[in-house]
Amino acid sequence: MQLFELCGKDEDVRFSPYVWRVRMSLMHKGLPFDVVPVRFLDKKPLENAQSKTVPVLNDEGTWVKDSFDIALYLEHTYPDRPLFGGELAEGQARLLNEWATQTMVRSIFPMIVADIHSRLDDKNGAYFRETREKFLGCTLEEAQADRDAKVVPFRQSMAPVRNTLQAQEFLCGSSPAWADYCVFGTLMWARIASEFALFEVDDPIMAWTDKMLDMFDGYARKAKLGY
Ligand SMILES: N[C@@H](CCC(=O)N[C@@H](CS)C(=O)NCC(=O)O)C(=O)O
Repeated sequence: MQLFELCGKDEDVRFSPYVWRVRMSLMHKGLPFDVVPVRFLDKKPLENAQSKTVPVLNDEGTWVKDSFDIALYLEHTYPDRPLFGGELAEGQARLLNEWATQTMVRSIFPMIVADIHSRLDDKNGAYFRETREKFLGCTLEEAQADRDAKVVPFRQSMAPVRNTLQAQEFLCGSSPAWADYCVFGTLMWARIASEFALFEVDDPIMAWTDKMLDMFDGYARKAKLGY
């Protein structure tokens, strides 16, 4: 299996939140995979999947795009060690996926966007700046400047995750599965791209993050940081 994923100017710095959701899912399933680094301006390797974004999975000729569709593909093709655990759970997971993408990613993005830019080489950095400044309606630096203020409502918005972790050990219950990888994968993006602390040290989300970092022999903890 090949997993195509985004890298920074340092090829070993891999920070895409969507790829991290899939990486952890592959580890959970115990499926061996190779990672293929791709840069923003080098979309050629993604064409087989008709995709303009990463992640893309190539499972011996079966090409799948979009992190959630990849997770569903893995679940249906390799049913051992479930990521979801049934049709109803898959439906609910789609809701969480949308929340993590529309709410979490969008709130974290302006707080780390200039840091992400500084992980990129000049050419890819220029593409990133142009597309993201159009989206943000301001410069990357302006978006990030008031992050100490932005982080306060962000922390409040994470109450559903925090409260769940106070009631149970993992987002999926007594052991981790896709909901954990979805939220944790999103946080890996910030961890790898930026030194900015999204949570206070005594936040229960930090204790859970620590456990997630330790999974699979510290797989995520070993990931190279971009700073
Ligand atoms: N819905 C997609 C979103 C993937 C996505 O937006 N990936 C970003 C990297 S984090 C990307 O490849 N962007 C390419 C670009 O901006 O040109 C998924 O879940 O896989």
